[in-house]
Amino acid sequence: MTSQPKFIVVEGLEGAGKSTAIAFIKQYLQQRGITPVCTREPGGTPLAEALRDLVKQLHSTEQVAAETELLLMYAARMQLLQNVIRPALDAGKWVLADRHDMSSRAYQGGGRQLNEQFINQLRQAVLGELRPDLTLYLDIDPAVGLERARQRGELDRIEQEQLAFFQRTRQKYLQIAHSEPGIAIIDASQALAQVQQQLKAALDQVLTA
Ligand code: Z5A
Repeated sequence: MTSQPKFIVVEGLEGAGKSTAIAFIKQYLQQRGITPVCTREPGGTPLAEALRDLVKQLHSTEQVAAETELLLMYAARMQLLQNVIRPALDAGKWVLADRHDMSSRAYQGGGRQLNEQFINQLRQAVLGELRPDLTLYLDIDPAVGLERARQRGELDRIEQEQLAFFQRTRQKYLQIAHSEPGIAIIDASQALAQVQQQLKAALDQVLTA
């Protein structure tokens, strides 16, 4: 088993099953003697959680510019990186993240159709060379994911977007997942047991790397 700390990210549309997957992965790692530091984005520090509340809030009187939304995501990410993710990795701890940079590229780049160059400049400024060791992308038809999310209760500002927004977001997720290394595509429409089998197979590769 590897002693190098790993940075593992779980990504996907709402209702894809990220929270459920993270609980499973955490337990799977713990059974192997690894207690990961768990994060979520946007959020994970007091300031980043305040930004999360702002970004998810429904604003009835003011339109939120897509660029503002993107900048808030990266402000929260910078705070989390500086205060939690980098210190954990530097201390030899594994990090298990509920969303990270791929979300901004998919939601703001794909969904909101923001300029890719603008996003890449922010990525470079905030992340530098840091990249996850493994990204588990839970792929789901947005109609199915949103229905799962809806059953849980009221939808937030972003969740209330039209289906076309989530379809563009999914397309961007898939485009990135197919073209970059270190990303496992998990079919999240399957029953939980099958999803967990796919997660295990991808995790075993980094555990033995
Ligand atoms: N956002 C962004 O735009 N840009 C960024 O850079 C970042 C984020 C970082 C954060 O929401 C919002 O911010 C998100 C993207 C945006 N907004 N939207 N819209 P979040 O991450 O806090 O919440 P979420 O994405 O909406 O996650 P979620 O709704 O909590 O979904 P989930 O964690 O993926 O799903 P879950 O809670 O594990 O499962 C949902 C339900 O399905 C639950 O009842 C499960 O029991 C059930 N489930 C799970 N797996 C299965 C399977 N396999 N079969 C059947 N049922 C299942």
